[in-house]
Order: sequence, then C-alpha cells, then structure tokens
Amino acid sequence: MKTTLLYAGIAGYGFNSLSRGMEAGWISHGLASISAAAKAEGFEIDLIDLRALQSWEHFREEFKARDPDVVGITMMSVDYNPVMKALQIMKEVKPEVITVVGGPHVTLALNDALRMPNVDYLVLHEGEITFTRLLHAIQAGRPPKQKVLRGITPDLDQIPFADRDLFLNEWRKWGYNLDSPEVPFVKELPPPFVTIIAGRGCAYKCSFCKPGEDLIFGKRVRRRSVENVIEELKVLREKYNFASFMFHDDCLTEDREWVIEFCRRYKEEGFNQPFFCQSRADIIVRHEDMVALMADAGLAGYFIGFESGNQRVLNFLRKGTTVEKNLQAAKICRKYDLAIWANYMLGIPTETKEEVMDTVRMIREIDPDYFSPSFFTPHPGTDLYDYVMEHNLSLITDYDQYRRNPTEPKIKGQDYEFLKWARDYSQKRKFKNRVRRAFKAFWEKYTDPHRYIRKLRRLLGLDRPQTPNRPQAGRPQWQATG
Ligand code: B12
Ligand code: SF4
Repeated sequence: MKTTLLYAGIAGYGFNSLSRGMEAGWISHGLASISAAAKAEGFEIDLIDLRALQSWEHFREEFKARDPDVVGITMMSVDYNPVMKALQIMKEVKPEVITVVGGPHVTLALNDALRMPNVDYLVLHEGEITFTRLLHAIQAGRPPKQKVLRGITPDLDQIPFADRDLFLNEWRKWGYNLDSPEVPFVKELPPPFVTIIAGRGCAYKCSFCKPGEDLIFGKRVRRRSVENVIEELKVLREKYNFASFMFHDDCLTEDREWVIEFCRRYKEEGFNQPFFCQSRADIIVRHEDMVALMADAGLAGYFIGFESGNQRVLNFLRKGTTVEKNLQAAKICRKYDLAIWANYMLGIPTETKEEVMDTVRMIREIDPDYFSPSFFTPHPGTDLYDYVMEHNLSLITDYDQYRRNPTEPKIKGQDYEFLKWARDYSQKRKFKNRVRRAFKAFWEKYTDPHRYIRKLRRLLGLDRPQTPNRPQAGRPQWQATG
C-alpha cells in the first residue's frame, strides 16, 4: 500500500515558490511527524509539496505518476482553496484513492470541514497514532465506517523525530539546492538551518489565538523531556551538521526550569549553534536570569508578540502584559545582544486611530531588528473570531484572506489606508536609533576577528559562500509568523 502526504501551503506565494522565506522554505512538522510515525510501522510514505510544483496541471501529472492508495493532507484555514482543488483533481484522476485530511482547520472548524467534498476521513487533534492505525485498518481491508476520527494524544517522548527528509528529498527533486534542510530567514541564523518543536500548547489565553490551540493539543502544555530534544539535536548535527535552528514552540520560555536545564545540557553536549525562539515580554522581564542563561547558551534572538502599545487594547486582547513591560523586555534583549523579531497587530476590533498610534510609537521606541506587523485577522477557533462574527465585523470573503499580511482589509470599522500608513511609519527608524545601529554595524564589521578568519577560509577555498533567501534586518517583513 502506498501513501502520499500533501502539503498545499501555496495561498501566500503560489506554485514554484520554494525557498521564498519561511512560508515557502520550512517543513510542516505536522506532516513530518505523522510521516515518521507511519514509516516506523513499515508504511511507504512520500510527499507532494505544491510549493515545489509549477501548476495544477503539473500536480495532476505528478499525482498520476505517484498513484497512491491513500493521501494524507494537512490544512490550516488559509489552505482551504488549494486543498479543495487538490482533492478534486485527485478524485478525478483516481476515484478510489482514500483521502484523509487533518491539521488545525479540521479541528477548529469541523462543520466547515465536513462540508468539503472528496474527503473520506477527517482526523481531529493530533495524528501520529490515529493516522497510523487508520493505515493499518485500510491495509487489512477493514477501513473505519465513521468519517470523523478523533486523534489520540501521543506521549511526545515516545514518537519518532520529525521526518525532515520527507521534505528535503522531495524539494531536491525540484531544484532546491541550498545546503540547508530549511531556509534560514535572518542573518543571525546561518545555514544549514533547521526548525524544531520541543512541545505542544501554550498556557496563556490571548483572545486572538485561544482557545484554538487548546482544542488541537489540549489545555495542558506538554513539553518533551530535555533529553529527548537534545537527542534530536544530536541526530540533526550528525545528519545535517546544522549551524543554527529555531524553536517553533508557541512560548518555549513559559517553563523556566525546562529552559534552564536545556541550556545546561545544550552546552554540556558541545552545542554552540545560535538559535531563535518565541517568548513574551512579561516573561523576559520576570526572568532576566533565564534570558542571560539562554544568551550564554546560544540564543540569538526572540520572536516577541508585542501586539499593541496601548494598555486598553492589550487588556482587550487578554495579552497579560503591559506596555511598560514591552519596552523593558526590548531593553533586556539589547543588554544581552539578542535580536528582536517584533510581532504586532494593527486594526484590532474596537481599536481607535490614537490607539494605533500608541503602537506605532512603541514599536519605533523598541527599534526591533525585524518588523513583523500584521493587520488583525480573525482566525476560526479563537474568541476574537467569535466576537467579530457576533458583531458582524468580518470583511473576509475567501479563505486566502486568513493570511495576516498587512495588505488588505480584514474587518469593518477600520481605515485601512491609515493602517497602511501606520504600518510603514512604524518601520521608520528614529534618528537616534539609526545612528546607534550604524555605529554598531561599523564596530562589528571592523572588530570581529571571525570576519577575517572567514575571509581567509574563503580565499583558501575552505568555505563555499551561500546565498540563502534571507530578509535583511530592518527591511519590512510583512510575513507575520504562525
Ligand atoms: C510553525 C508555524 C508556522 C510556520 C510553518 C508552517 C508550516 N509549514 O507548518 C509559518 C511561519 C510558515 C506559519 C505560517 C502561517 N501560520 Co502558522 N503556525 C505555526 C505553529 C507555531 C507551529 C506549527 C507546528 O508545527 N505545530 C506542531 C505540529 C506537530 O502540529 P500540527 O501541524 O497541528 O500537526 C498535528 C495535527 O494538527 C495533526 N495533523 C496535521 N496535519 C495532518 C494531516 C493528517 C493527514 C492527519 C491525519 C493529521 C494531521 O497531526 C499533527 C501531529 O500531531 C502553529 C501553532 C502550533 N503550535 O501548532 C501555527 C498555526 C498553525 N499557524 C497559523 C496561521 C494562522 C498561520 C498563517 C496563516 C499566519 C500568517 N502569516 O498569515 C500562515 C499561513 C502559511 C501558509 N500556509 O500560507 C494558525 C492556524 C489557525 C487556523 N485556523 O488555521 C496556528 C494554529 C497559530 C495560531 N494559533 O494562530 N506557521
Ligand atoms: S498568542 Fe502566543 S502567548 Fe498568546 S495564547 Fe497564543 S501562543 Fe500563547
């Protein structure tokens, strides 16, 4: 029996977009994880990644050539249109193919998913155990009768490590030639670069995000053991010789004890590769000692959801932090020379222009290394989505608009021309910050001994220069993260 997994994440950049930043250069850990689980039980698994193909015609031909018995598809809300189209083509080409759809949208908007034609099974929650059981049942000729299957929560230390080769081998076939399993995205993280997940869930309650992930992963945060994560890093070092990595965890730093132990073991095992992770301003302020330890272990930067520079709006978002802490957290990052990737939202329901300006002022004060503004977007499965629906505020007419990118209207009651101006103005650095940055860049350029060593190595032909698709610090990053 042959199973093909499908990654349909082309809502942003379309076909033939591989390597275009994080959206088109990172693996899906959901698919990589169910692939690893199914392969561990002997199933033959391959991948079609629409980002690597040229067109729907190309997909039709590729699907014909692969000729799988079962197809497993992952789906965020934003992926709805390409997933629907792919399902239609697959059932046209091979009506008897068994289609299984899982991922956030299925759990968060089940009624919507149930209306999708050409789907045989929907898997809710986590898929490693349930997908593999389903494959066994299909193989044994006893496919389940019910369409909706409830995923069984796995013990995260017991499941196999994500199958990165599923993506890399497929990408290579279509011309991906970076010497890196995934595409690096900031200058602080050199290739070979990988992403990793140490746990599932988040303990906080932000209204634009929750309860969505509680529904997918459960209310209790589950973190892998430090040893299990270190083991995976050892495998990644052995296999890809990674030079940097990024933790995808929603909020890795919420478990201070875990982080402290991780830093200790990371250094003990001889790792020194720089890494990024997501954190929160209040945690950074509360646990500066942890920040110091992380910076010492290799942390090169934080993704921080500053979200707003207005206290009323932060409270409305249930962000659980203050404007003051946002500013303090930025100072702490500077102190430890950590890059700041600033996530913030404009056009939040009830937000006034003056409140938007508070955010603009705060971001210009923070002076982040990377700007990641988004226009507030109501995502199914969140409390603010329900609020937007109850108040009839949504301007979203198509699933493609579930992207948070700050380019198009999302809700009623906001002046999007003003928001576009605010988006651009928030990224104009103050004069004092431009001077500080220019001085720092000059200092680093001419006092960094590694620069001369690297130059010498290149002259001697020991290093091959790489030009990955990385944004430059300070350039607009209209690529809000997940
Ligand atoms: C890393 C990440 C990203 C990365 C990488 C995305 C990728 N390639 O997977 C980047 C930065 C590119 C990204 C982008 C976006 N993201 Co994102 N992202 C995440 C994040 C933080 C981690 C994803 C992850 O790897 N999780 C761990 C894996 C193991 O979980 P999983 O993917 O859900 O898979 C499990 C189950 O869902 C299930 N499953 C999944 N697929 C399948 C398939 C089958 C067949 C089966 C049986 C089961 C199954 O089993 C898996 C294993 O247990 C999540 C939040 C989170 N913690 O999950 C948000 C999240 C998935 N992203 C989200 C959003 C909104 C986006 C964006 C739209 C934001 C934007 N910028 O506009 C874009 C869309 C990109 C696109 N497709 O065009 C939302 C989705 C909400 C929704 N209703 O769909 C989430 C939940 C965050 C949130 N709370 O808002 N994202
Ligand atoms: S926005 Fe971040 S901190 Fe808030 S609930 Fe979501 S993942 Fe947790």
